Amino acid sequence: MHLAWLALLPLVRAAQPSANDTLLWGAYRPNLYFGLRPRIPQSLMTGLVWFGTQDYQSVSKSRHGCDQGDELAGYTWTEYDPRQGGVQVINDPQNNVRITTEFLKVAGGDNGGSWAARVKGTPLDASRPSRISTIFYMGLEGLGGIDMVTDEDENGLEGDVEFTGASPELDDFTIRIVEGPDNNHISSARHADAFEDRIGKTHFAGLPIPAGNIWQAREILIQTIIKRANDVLQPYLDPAVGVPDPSFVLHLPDEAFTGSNLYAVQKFFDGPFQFDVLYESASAKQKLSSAVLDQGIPALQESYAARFDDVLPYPIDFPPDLQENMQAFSRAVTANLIGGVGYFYGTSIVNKKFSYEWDEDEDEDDEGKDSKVAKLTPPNALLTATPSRSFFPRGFYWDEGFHLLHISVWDADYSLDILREWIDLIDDDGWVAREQILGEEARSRVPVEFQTQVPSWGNPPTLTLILPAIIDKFKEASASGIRDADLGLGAGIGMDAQVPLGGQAEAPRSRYLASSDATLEYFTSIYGPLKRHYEWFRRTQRGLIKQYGRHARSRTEAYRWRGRSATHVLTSGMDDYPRGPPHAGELHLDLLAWMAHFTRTMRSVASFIGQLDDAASYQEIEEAMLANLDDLHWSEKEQMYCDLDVDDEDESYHECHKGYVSILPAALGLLESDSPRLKAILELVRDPEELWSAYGVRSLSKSHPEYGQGENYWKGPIWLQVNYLLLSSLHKKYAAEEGPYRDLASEIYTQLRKNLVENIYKEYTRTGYVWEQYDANTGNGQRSHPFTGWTSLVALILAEKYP
Ligand code: 6A9
Repeated sequence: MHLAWLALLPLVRAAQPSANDTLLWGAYRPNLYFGLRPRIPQSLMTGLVWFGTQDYQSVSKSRHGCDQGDELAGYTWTEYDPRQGGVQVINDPQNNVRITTEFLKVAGGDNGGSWAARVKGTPLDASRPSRISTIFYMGLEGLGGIDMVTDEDENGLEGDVEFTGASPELDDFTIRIVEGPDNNHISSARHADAFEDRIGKTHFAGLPIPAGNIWQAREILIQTIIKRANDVLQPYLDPAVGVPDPSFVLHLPDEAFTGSNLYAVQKFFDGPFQFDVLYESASAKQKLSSAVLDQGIPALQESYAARFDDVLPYPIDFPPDLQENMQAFSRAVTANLIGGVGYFYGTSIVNKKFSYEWDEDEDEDDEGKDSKVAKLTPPNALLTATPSRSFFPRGFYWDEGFHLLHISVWDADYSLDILREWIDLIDDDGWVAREQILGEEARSRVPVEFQTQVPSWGNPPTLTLILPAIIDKFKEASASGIRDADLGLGAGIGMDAQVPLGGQAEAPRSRYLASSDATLEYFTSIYGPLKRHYEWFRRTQRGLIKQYGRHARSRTEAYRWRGRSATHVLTSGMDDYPRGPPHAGELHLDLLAWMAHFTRTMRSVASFIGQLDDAASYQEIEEAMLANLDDLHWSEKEQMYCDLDVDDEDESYHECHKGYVSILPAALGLLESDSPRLKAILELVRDPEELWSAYGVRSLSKSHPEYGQGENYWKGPIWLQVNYLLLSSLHKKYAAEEGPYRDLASEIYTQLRKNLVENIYKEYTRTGYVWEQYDANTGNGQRSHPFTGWTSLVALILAEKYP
């Protein structure tokens, strides 16, 4: 079969996943409640849809893409390991069902292995009905094909349903959908007689879908159901006759058209249910059955918990009686961050010429002003974590640096693989787009005015945050003499065993940390593009220091965010944080602080790989930046770090706003432990009338006239990632090193950590979610949820891990 594309096989060999590629498959469609796909641009995509059949309306509120409007009472992976699989729990009160999705990877063969998935439902309230219809779909894009093996029946199917397919990268595979042991079906409702031969059946459809449209599977399938239902319902529209139960009517048409590349399998349940999806990669030569899940999932859960306690242990300074619940919380946010990693592929929109008037470069040609044209780029691929599965299910540059810190603690190799994917996006100029909105599906979630990316705009350079810790870990591992042979080398469970086994908790899992060759090769391969990226910042975000840099010791190191509007500096990451009036001569404190930190990291990478000349020059630049931090941005009068702006007399002046921007030099650990400027920052942080709250450090001081004003996004609410940075520098430096402010630093550290962890945990328990930010007056979680991007750093804070 599929001879046509088989002839093309040799051409695509290079794209073949390697034999032990345990990272090929994943829940890489995190925008969906449950969507599996391989890391292949156009290939097999699966998804789960469900709706309640208690009435005729619920079908129009079917669940598929994560959506706050579904009003779910929490959904999270409770365990998720990128090499093994995971378990997710979804609470849907409107339909009175808790859905559990289990995903188990079974390594083997030459095509990225096989997998098994289980979808289970239990009523949330056992005393009320729970009537659910599920649809599991598989859509194939690109070369290859998929066919239904089970004989079609226009009245639906009994028992298991089998499909076979093939594609150049996946080669031959089969998929079976297997009914669970004790499912009930609705059978005694009105007009049941008329539908007798369909009750309890599995329904199906096979549809030919144009290339690039599989992501719209839910809409296509539900429309298909509704269209058919309208015909079926005709005889029952007279109120005297009365409509039959929705579960007899709202189903797929039980036909498969030739040339179908989208197949869907639908089931109806009354009460608890279960079914399995078994994907077998032919080259793995291993037949899967439901037993693989029966045994593999409990083993996975056990090994996940054991490894978790090892990697992110519960601290002795927290109450022992909370251990079980808090570790479950910490596991869940970690699992959801890692289960929130997605694979995205497609075009994006870039406007090379866009600029605000005060942004224009001196050498910009006149034509630039008029040709504000946004263009589609060629497609890119990206594996990336996502800040929020419901609201922002795509890659964000500065969020990712924080995501990688967390991921690196669980699986250092995985974080380095993801980092490499981002580094691959660095263009010839050294630029990476701040928001990665790749392809139609991703774009469908973004209002048009936010879709366009601009090659002169940046975002805080956080991608390299993990590198110093990786270098340290590597040095530790080499010093302790760990050898490649001792390591699991990132192998998924089940690699050698027939049935996945747990219990590999103790095995370190990094080929990089253990082998100097692999590590050096990695760092050397990313160094070139990183340096280009670094130079992009220094070139394109440089400020007009010669005109407005007054007494600065360095005449080059001062910076300005491009891409600001009168009220927002989206590029800084702290959108509506107060700034002065826009002026081409303004100089931004936070960007200089980020650049100093970036330079410091580049220095350690360069010296690690033996680029000693570069390391020396980074050191000079870093010193110049640190000097200018004080020369330009420290206000003696206000006793704080401030932006510089330019007044009507063309004189520069300090533009001071107490909050995250003003404390960043300390949060990034740029100040010496005995600096009196550190003292001023620590006192500002600790003062309840300024930044201190019982729930964390506020983004803007309570004493600021704009505190809590306007859209109040970065004007007071508590964000976890800046709090994390502060805790990290306190823990590693200011509370650790001798110095006059050590006691204050350690008091702040202890109390801040406690405040943050307790409040985020309390809100999780109260609402079922972690949130984008927390109200500084009440501690309430607010805005997007679940937000398991940088808010999940709470797990590192609990365990006091600051890589
Ligand atoms: C809006 C609206 C359905 C804003 O976490 C991602 C970013 C951060 O990088 C940034 O620091 N968030 C913070 O200020 C969310 C940005 C979302 C922008 C797109 C689209 C979608 O409505």
